[in-house]
Amino acid sequence: MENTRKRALVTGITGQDGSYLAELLLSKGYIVYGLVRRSSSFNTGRIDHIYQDPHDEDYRLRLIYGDMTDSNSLESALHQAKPDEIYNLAAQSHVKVSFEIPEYTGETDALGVIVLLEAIRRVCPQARFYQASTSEMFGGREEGALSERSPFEPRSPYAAAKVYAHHVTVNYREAYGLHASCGILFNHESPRRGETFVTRKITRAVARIKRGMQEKLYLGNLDAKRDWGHAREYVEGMWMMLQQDSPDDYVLATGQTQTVRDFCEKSFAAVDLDWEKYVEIDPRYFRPTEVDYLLGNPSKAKAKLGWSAATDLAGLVTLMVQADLDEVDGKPLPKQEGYPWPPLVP
Ligand code: NAP
Ligand code: F7E
Repeated sequence: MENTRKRALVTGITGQDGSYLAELLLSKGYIVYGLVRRSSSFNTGRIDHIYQDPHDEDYRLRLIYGDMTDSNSLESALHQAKPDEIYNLAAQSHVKVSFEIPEYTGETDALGVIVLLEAIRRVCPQARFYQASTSEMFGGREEGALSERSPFEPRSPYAAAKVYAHHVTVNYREAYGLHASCGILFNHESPRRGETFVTRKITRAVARIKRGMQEKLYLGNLDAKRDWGHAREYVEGMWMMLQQDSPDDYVLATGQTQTVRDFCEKSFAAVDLDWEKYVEIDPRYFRPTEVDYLLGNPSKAKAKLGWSAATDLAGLVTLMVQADLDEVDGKPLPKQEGYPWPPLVP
């Protein structure tokens, strides 16, 4: 059985997207290798529920220590995993933090990608490669729906690093014939979103304020507009890209955009609170340069992959607020969060 199963290597498996992707791949029968970086405290909280004992008969989730800044660990992971598919999700992914640690962001998000591509060329050139590109690359200075052909105008060290990674991925596809695809993903959220990204920061605060555990929520720019979807649906799009005969680049987005203020208002309203009584502006959360407006045009993904987003902003707010209420009430997060998703195998 081991020899007939597809094998995937997922970098960033402990992150929001990595955890959903690991569930999806396991449910499809893959053997999943996940690159995990060493941390002084546990960083596997998002994948603990799918952890398997190495002595299990159906042991298919296998973790390997490594880091995008350690070329030997990347090459060694490829030798161990012998992957058919590689999903590069690892990144210092916080835009504001990238202004504070720009060099590290560049090493991980830009140089790490070319190091990985070089290793793939040497070790497993037949493997299919997914690069986690981002709507941040567009810069968001103009209004209008953005597609795969829209120009890049990065507005942060994070975005600039991702532009580099995007271009080298396209270059390795053209120069060396790698099956390498980039998903240009607009913001996607979930109950597993990191607590310092704005959506989760808001829904977590809403739950804590509702239960009397917090008094105020301090935010930065409320006017920024984002195209927010559900992460679980977006990882399906990643997988679909690697099932195509030819590699290509795709935008994944909902095609709707709303302000941070809208997200706030809806989240407080979900628990019958008036957001204006609780939210205060703290300039510490302003960014040196802001991405004002992001709206994606996902028509290529719909036409070629058959992918489209199913969860709208109202649905996202409802499920994230409920999950945060459950968390403060001490109820464990359901493994599958109630979405249509094939059950884990077996
Ligand atoms: P996330 O929750 O921040 O997860 C990032 C993952 O990368 C974590 O597993 C993290 O490990 C790992 N990582 C960070 N630095 C690393 C390093 N030097 N070496 C190895 N692993 C490292 O991000 P996400 O939201 O799941 O996003 C996944 C990818 O998509 C990222 O590349 C992100 O930039 C990109 N993206 C995200 C969005 C979005 O809206 N979520 C949109 C477009 C693109 P730890 O758990 O140990 O921190
Ligand atoms: O900010 C504003 C902030 O940090 C969204 C990453 O996954 O998506 C994400 O990047 C907006 C910005 O996400 C606060 O200024 C206001 O305009 O949730 P965010 P992001 O910067 O859009 C893209 C697609 C990625 O690729 C990234 O990896 O919200 N905002 N007040 C705030 N943002 C934060 N974090 N905290 C605030 O207090």
